[in-house]
Amino acid sequence: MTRVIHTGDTHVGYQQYHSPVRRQDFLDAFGAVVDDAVDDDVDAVVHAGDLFHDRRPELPDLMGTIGVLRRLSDAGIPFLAVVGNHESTRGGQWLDLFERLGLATRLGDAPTVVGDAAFYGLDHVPVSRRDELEYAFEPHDADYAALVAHGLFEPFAHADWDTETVLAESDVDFDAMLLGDNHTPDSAEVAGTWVTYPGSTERASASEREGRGYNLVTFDEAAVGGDDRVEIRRRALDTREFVFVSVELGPEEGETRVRERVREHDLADAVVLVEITGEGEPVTPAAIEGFADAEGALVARVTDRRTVETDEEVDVSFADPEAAVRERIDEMGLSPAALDVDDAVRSDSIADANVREIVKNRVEERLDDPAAFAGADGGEGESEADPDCPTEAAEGGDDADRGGTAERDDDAIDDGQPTDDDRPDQSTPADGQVSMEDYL
Ligand SMILES: [Mn+2]
Repeated sequence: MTRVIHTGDTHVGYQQYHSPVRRQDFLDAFGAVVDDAVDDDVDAVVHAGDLFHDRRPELPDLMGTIGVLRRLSDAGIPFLAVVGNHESTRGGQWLDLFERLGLATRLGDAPTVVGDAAFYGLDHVPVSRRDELEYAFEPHDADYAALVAHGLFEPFAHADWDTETVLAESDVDFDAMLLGDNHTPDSAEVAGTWVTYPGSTERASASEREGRGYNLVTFDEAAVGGDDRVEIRRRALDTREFVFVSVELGPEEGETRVRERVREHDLADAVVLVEITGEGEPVTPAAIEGFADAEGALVARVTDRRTVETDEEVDVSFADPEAAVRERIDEMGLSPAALDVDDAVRSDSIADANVREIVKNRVEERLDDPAAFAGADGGEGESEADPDCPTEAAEGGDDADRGGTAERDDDAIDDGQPTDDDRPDQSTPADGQVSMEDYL
């Protein structure tokens, strides 16, 4: 029997809502998963990508992550991982650094055997390059096999990667596909193989309403549930409180009514997201946000859908105009080099005095790569042209999410935080793209 924790979409370094506290929350969630792994003495922690929110995590993010990985390593528990779209870089992966430090194993075409199970990895690959994939995995002699991959696989929301094809073309028969990218937890059986997403470990977008957690996966002949070979159990994580307040205003109602509704909740230290629909008087989002702040909220954001309904083209959350800028940039189909420049110019973490030098360096780094200067066609996205660009955007959640479906990595959005966001990777709706909800 082999028992592992399956997690992913940790998004360390995501300063959601521009809040340093939220940034710490993402790291803390990773720490909580690892603490559980140590307490339970599982055989391994399997991470399905997007450990980092951005391909350029900052030093505190790296140091914090190394600290967490060291706790795992000290307990003798291996950390097996693949690279997600948010964190992928052209010049080697952060995961390779952790492997060099002895803190992680980067999964690939050759089996990494832990107990009775062989683990393989498939990093995120842009849609444009999937046809070239051969799914050629080396053989193993373990009792079970699992493929750890990052992408939007069938049969879940926003899928653009055909799971049956992957299974049919793979040289290895997998008992399970342990996935990352879709932030909505779910499991299904496809052609006799269990396919599962553990979901993100902190809400990376307003669309991620349900509780966060991770999977405990057991490979065992006597496994209960599942197919007597694989058992997938979901465990909850205690994460930052999010308070969702939806207010539908009547003809005569306005700010007073919104405040009443907000006051019904315990806002202490919570992320408070207020959505206003219906009719009524104009409401100043900043006034409501200030009220929630005074009530102890960590962050408050108000989205007045009434404005949006009158003009589909202007879905701007006044709470975060930066998010609107990012969305527009996503639509522009900029080249990877142009995105690098944009990132440097608009980054909160680069002092104005250093922008010129950093832009120069980033462009120089790209000079040997003409593709980096080609825009994504039509803005379509995926920067397919460049793996470097995390497709973050792609992830978006989508409105649908509100229905409970889609959460992809959305990260990006939400708060404007872009994350790496912004990369055009996928701008198509099918990719789970960016939507209003994200701006909540
Ligand atoms: Mn993600």
